[in-house]
Amino acid sequence: MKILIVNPNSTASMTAKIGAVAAEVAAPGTVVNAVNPPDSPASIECHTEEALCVPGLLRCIQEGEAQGCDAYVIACFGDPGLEAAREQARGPVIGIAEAAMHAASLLAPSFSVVTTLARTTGMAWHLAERYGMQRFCRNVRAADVPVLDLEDPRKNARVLIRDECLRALREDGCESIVLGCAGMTDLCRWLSEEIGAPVIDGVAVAVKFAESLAALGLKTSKLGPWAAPPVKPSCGLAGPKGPAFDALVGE
Ligand code: 2AL
Repeated sequence: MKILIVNPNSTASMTAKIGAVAAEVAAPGTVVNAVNPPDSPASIECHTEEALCVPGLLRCIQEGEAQGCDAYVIACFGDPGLEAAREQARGPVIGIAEAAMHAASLLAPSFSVVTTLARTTGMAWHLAERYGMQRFCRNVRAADVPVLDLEDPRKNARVLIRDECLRALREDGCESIVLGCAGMTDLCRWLSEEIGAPVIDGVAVAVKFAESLAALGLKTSKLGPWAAPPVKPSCGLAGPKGPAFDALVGE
C-alpha cells in the first residue's frame, strides 16, 4: 500500500519530520512518502497562507494519483484544500485536524487543542464546528510558538507547549489534548508522558486512519460533491485530465 503525506508548507525539515513519524507508525508493507510543494509559504499561520498553499497541494495529490497512491494525508492542522483534494483522489484523503479530533473523541470525554499562534485559534474552532466536534472541544489554546520555531532546537518550543497542555488540563477541565500543528508531531509521546493524559498527534492518527480505510478497500465517493471536477480550458488544475495534470505526467 502507498500512502502519500502532503505537508502543504514548503519547509523540507518539517516534511522530513512528518515522514519519519509516519514511517514509524505505518504497518509493515505500507510505503509512506512525505512531500511538500516547492512553492508554497514556509509555514501556514493565517487564511492567506492557507489559500496560497492549496494549488501546490493539489498538484501533489495529482502526482500521487499518477503514481497509483492508495490514500493521502494532508499534514497541516487547518486541513487546507481537503475537499478539493478529495475531488482529485480515488482513495481516502484524511486531514490531520479531523483525524485528531475524531480520535480524541474516542479516547476521552473532551479535548482542548493546543496550537501555535493565537491568530490560528479561530480557524481551529471553525474546524471543530465543521466536523461536529464542538461538543467535545473545551478550548483552543495558543502556546504562542510560531510554526518555524518548532524547527529550531534553540527555541523553547517543547517547554512552552508542555506548559500550555498542563494549563489546558487544569483550567479547561479536558481529559486529552489535540496538537494543533503538524510540526508538533515528534513531541507527542514525550508530551503524553509529561502531562499524564492522552496527547493526540493528527499526523500519526491520520496515517493509521488512511491505512485502515485503504486496507478495507474503501474509496472516496464520487457520487456527489467529491466527484472529479469538471475540466475547463481556463483552469490548469481543473481535474485529473486537465492540462496541468497532463504536463505533470508528461502526456
Ligand atoms: C500549521 C501546520 O500544521 N503546519 C503549518 O505550517 N501550520 N498549523 C498551525 N496551527 O500553525
